[in-house]
Amino acid sequence: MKALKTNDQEVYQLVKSEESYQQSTIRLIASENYTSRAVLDACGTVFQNKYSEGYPGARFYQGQVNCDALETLAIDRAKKLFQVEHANVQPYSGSPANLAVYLAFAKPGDTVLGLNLNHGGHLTHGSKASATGKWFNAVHYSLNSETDLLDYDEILKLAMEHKPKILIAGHSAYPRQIDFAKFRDIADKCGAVLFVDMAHFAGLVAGGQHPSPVPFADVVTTTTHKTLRGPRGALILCKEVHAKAIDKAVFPGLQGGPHNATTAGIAVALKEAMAPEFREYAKEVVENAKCLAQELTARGFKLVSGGTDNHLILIDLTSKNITGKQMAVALEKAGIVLNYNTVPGETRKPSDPSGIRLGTPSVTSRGFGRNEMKLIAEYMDRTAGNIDNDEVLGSINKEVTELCAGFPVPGIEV
Ligand code: DSN
Repeated sequence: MKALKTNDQEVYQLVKSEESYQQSTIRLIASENYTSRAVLDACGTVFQNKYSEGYPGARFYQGQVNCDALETLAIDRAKKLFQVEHANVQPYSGSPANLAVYLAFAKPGDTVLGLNLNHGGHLTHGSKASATGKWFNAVHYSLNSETDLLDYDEILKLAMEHKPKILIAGHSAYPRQIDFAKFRDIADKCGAVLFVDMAHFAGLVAGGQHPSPVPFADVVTTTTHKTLRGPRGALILCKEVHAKAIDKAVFPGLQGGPHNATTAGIAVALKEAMAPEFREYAKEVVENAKCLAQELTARGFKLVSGGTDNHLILIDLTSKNITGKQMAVALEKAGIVLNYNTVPGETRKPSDPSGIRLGTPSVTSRGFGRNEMKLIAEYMDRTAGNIDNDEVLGSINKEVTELCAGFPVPGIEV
């Protein structure tokens, strides 16, 4: 960063400060990760200088020889990694990718059926706060109130009653695996397009730790920066029969030129995800999450659905008499970064809900294992018991910093 250091001290110092923050804190935000240095390098290249509206071989600008080769490489890698017939690598991120699916398969006012936001769905699955909930008639299924699990009978009932154009599977905060065969069956029965948003667990699919939605879904979207460990971007994967509709929806439907430098980073991340080490990584993410879930349960935390079989854990703090926001703020003081989150059956407002969400993708990328999961559970327990005691939180922070010093994070040259 020699040029940045010389030309802009303010931005340079903020980058250095963020590097040190990411190194010295425990990051449990379930949707974050650390990309490799190679991914960061690929994102900061002269591909930033190019406009490439269109698709490889059919652009609206000349001078695309390298951009075409790059995008084709990324597409081929996405198709190979996820064993899918067609891949679009251009969406700027997850929300635009999801909007492209709506544009391809539905008209304003059509009905869509997805998971309730409070039960782990995403804003773009038809929340009233999102364009998808304003422009479409969004109906929502909820988790079973006794088990906190997806209730496929209830989803079928709602699907037959409302006959959605699009049936959405996928989540932002559901700690369990999804049965895609059951969703396929429901989509066939009600005549819907099956759309799976696998943003959260795409890396687990790539690493063989979560069933793949690809054989069952008409269309699958994913961000590239969560468990997949790439740069911030997205992919849309679909059967060949839907390729034209999806490509048209992304460009010219919603976007102009793709962000070619990001495409370079995505291509690198997809190559990394094909390596045998990535399978090991994905396995460790899940093992760490299961261990952390057990350790937290043993310390009296109430986990939604009683545990996890993916990368994330959702905790309802009601029984501890603490709100999600109180806990998240206290944990930040202790050096542990995560987000407050609504829980199924939420009675509080989204800006100060009852729960917190935590995930193991980032800590696993820096090499944390079972011993560190036990320590995290212990830090969290101590934090919950000293929610307003800045002295105790400060001393936990010191322990966290010392622990983190032994685990350099990928992508940052210390
Ligand atoms: N905001 C992301 C998350 O944290 O899950 C989803 O888009």
